[in-house]
Amino acid sequence: MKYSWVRVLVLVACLLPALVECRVRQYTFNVVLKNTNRLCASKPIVTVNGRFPGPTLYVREDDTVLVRVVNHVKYNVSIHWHGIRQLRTGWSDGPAYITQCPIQTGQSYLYNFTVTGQRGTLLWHAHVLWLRATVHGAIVILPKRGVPYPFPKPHKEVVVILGEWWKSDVEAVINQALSSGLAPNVSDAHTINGHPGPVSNCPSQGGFSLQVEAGKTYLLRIINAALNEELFFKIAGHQLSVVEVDAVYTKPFKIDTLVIAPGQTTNALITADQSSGKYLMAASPFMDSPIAVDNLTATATLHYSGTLASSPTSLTSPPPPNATAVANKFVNSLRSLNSKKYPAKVPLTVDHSLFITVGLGINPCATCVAGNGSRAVASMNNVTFVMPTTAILQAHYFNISGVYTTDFPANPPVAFNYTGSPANLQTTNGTKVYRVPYNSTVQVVLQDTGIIATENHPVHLHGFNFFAVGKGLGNYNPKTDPQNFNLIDPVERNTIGVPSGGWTAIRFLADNPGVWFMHCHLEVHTTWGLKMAFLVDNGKGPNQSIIPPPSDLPKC
Ligand SMILES: *[C@@H]1O[C@H](CO)[C@@H](O)[C@H](O)[C@H]1NC(C)=O
Ligand SMILES: *[C@@H]1O[C@H](CO)[C@@H](O)[C@H](O)[C@H]1NC(C)=O
Ligand SMILES: *[C@@H]1O[C@H](CO)[C@@H](O)[C@H](O)[C@H]1NC(C)=O
Ligand SMILES: *[C@@H]1O[C@H](CO)[C@@H](O)[C@H](O)[C@H]1NC(C)=O
Ligand SMILES: *[C@@H]1O[C@H](CO)[C@@H](O)[C@H](O)[C@H]1NC(C)=O
Ligand SMILES: *[C@@H]1O[C@H](CO)[C@@H](O)[C@H](O)[C@H]1NC(C)=O
Ligand SMILES: *[C@@H]1O[C@H](CO)[C@@H](O)[C@H](O)[C@H]1NC(C)=O
Ligand SMILES: *[C@@H]1O[C@H](CO)[C@@H](O)[C@H](O)[C@H]1NC(C)=O
Ligand SMILES: *[C@@H]1O[C@H](CO)[C@@H](O)[C@H](O)[C@H]1NC(C)=O
Ligand SMILES: *[C@@H]1O[C@H](CO)[C@@H](O)[C@H](O)[C@H]1NC(C)=O
Ligand SMILES: *[C@@H]1O[C@H](CO)[C@@H](O)[C@H](O)[C@H]1NC(C)=O
Ligand SMILES: *[C@@H]1O[C@H](CO)[C@@H](O)[C@H](O)[C@H]1NC(C)=O
Ligand SMILES: [Cu+2]
Repeated sequence: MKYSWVRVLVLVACLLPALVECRVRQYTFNVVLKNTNRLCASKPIVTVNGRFPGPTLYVREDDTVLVRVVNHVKYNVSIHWHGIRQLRTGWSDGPAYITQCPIQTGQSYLYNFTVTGQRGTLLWHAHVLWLRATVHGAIVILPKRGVPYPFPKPHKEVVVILGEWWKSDVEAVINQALSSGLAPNVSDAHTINGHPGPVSNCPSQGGFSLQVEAGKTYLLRIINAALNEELFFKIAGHQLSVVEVDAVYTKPFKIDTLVIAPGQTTNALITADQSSGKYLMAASPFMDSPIAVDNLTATATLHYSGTLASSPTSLTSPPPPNATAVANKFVNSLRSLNSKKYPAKVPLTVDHSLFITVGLGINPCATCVAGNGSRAVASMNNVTFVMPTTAILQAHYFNISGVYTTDFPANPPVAFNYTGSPANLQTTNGTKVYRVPYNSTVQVVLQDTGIIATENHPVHLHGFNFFAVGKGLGNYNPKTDPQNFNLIDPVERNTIGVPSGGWTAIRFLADNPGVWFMHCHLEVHTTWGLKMAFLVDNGKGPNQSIIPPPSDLPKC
């Protein structure tokens, strides 16, 4: 590797943080197997640096982040920096076969990106197979030095990562489902910072404990890293004051229960306003349609200093899985901060308007014996996405033909009662992208379907934040519904739940050239094909174009 003198100086300066602030954050992620004991049984899991959850990435707005990922496991690996804008650096976004070929066993790759215009909490996770079940961690983005938070400075900050644990190997779980055609087994427990807390068949299982001092305020950086389940989160006897989601500040509001979908993050202040005691923290599933979930509640404790470990814990009962009203109370309270310093730049005009159905389907499968010759699939506008064997971004950049087509439909092929169910449950397939010019404004209405069952789908867009300008139940009405859109202070985020049997409208400015994945963040639905990509052309000049690929970009 060639080092310029400037870079040598920067690297030396980073060793002397007292002299000059380091603007380059360097990490090494060794992807390794590690035996891990949960639910009173041990199994090897894929981890980063032997840790579960993985290490937290600490950065400041405007820093450049360099993460060398070294693959020591038998699986192909890639890492996604979920929610990082990756302006012109799609090569570092991470979804396998979309922006890069995976890092193969024994190989390494340097992710290199700059954090621009974002502050708060995001997460990183594996973006290939089902590895993100255990390969995930927090990204903490601090504001620029000297810039305060737009809320009272907390005494301490704590990362709280929610997850799902299977007793079996997760790759075996999804492989079994794919060969049968049926839905995969639900998880065996939820976790809070890697631990389920005591459960009935393993009462000795320890849990995460957050130590607090009476009167102090804490910032919880809460992340849902679960694979397939949206989660409720609450703490007995304490209110949560929400200040940020998906690394964008919100208007603060107080609430007792959060709902958080896989891929989403929420920063909330909590004041230790009791004098002493122990209080239960609970994470439990939100599922308001007839779909099986893991209904085990993960628990942790908030422990006031000076309180004996043996003293009783104040309990809380989590909402039932079908508590739609509890989820809506949280979701409907979210607004962009939209202050002078942090304005909500909502696109007021729309260049490209898409109406996309999201839902399930059933296709024939001769080998699917358990599924009676059928397999469950999922689609967007009736297209079940087929993963290419060459990354789409490479195919785009190097003009390799035959990898993808640009005919992703802007509307469903046929209009039907979307929240009902058509007679024909089959889908088509293809590797289709939707192409837009640089800097165009895009509106996407995501419409849930009732094919097999309506269900809440948390849809994630890579490369952009979007504004959630509207939502509703039933079928979207393009004439009347836009009249109720919030174009002033809608919440800005990167992952949004499409309500079960309803729709959500989002808008974004396509100011980032590249290939950007959009998919359901329930991993089972992504696997089944609920995914597509936007191809955003280069604009004029180098500042509006994808940077050239790094020399160590993995090959397929
Ligand atoms: C990171 O990418 C930038 C271009 O965006 C490049 O100038 C720089 O050399 C890269 N850093 C390393 C260590 O490769
Ligand atoms: C899934 O669950 C079924 C029924 O409990 C069980 O027989 C099977 O072994 C499980 N599959 C895996 C991969 O754990
Ligand atoms: C959890 O699910 C199991 C099996 O699906 C059911 O028997 C049990 O009653 C459920 N528990 C709760 C608390 O809903
Ligand atoms: C939630 O499920 C419970 C038990 O299955 C049922 O009694 C209740 O009516 C449901 N609530 C809603 C709001 O659907
Ligand atoms: C498959 O068909 C058999 C016989 O018709 C039926 O009993 C079984 O429930 C079916 N299984 C599934 C998964 O649909
Ligand atoms: C791909 O094609 C475009 C337009 O035809 C051309 O400008 C570009 O240089 C080509 N890129 C490569 C890497 O060949
Ligand atoms: C669409 O289907 C839903 C669910 O079956 C039903 O409640 C609704 O009345 C239907 N709407 C129309 C316009 O047929
Ligand atoms: C989806 O495509 C399949 C295959 O072409 C077709 O049979 C089916 O009617 C389509 N469904 C919808 C809802 O468009
Ligand atoms: C896509 O659809 C075609 C035609 O129905 C089928 O032959 C092919 O196997 C499908 N490919 C995948 C990957 O499902
Ligand atoms: C992109 O569009 C925005 C909003 O429409 C506009 O303010 C900005 O000047 C445009 N930028 C470029 C580089 O065209
Ligand atoms: C491109 O961006 C760089 C850094 O953001 C800036 O210094 C430069 O002036 C820009 N060049 C053009 C042609 O806009
Ligand atoms: C890993 O990725 C390469 C390149 O796409 C592929 O050829 C290979 O089959 C993959 N290996 C495994 C074990 O999936
Ligand atoms: Cu989904």
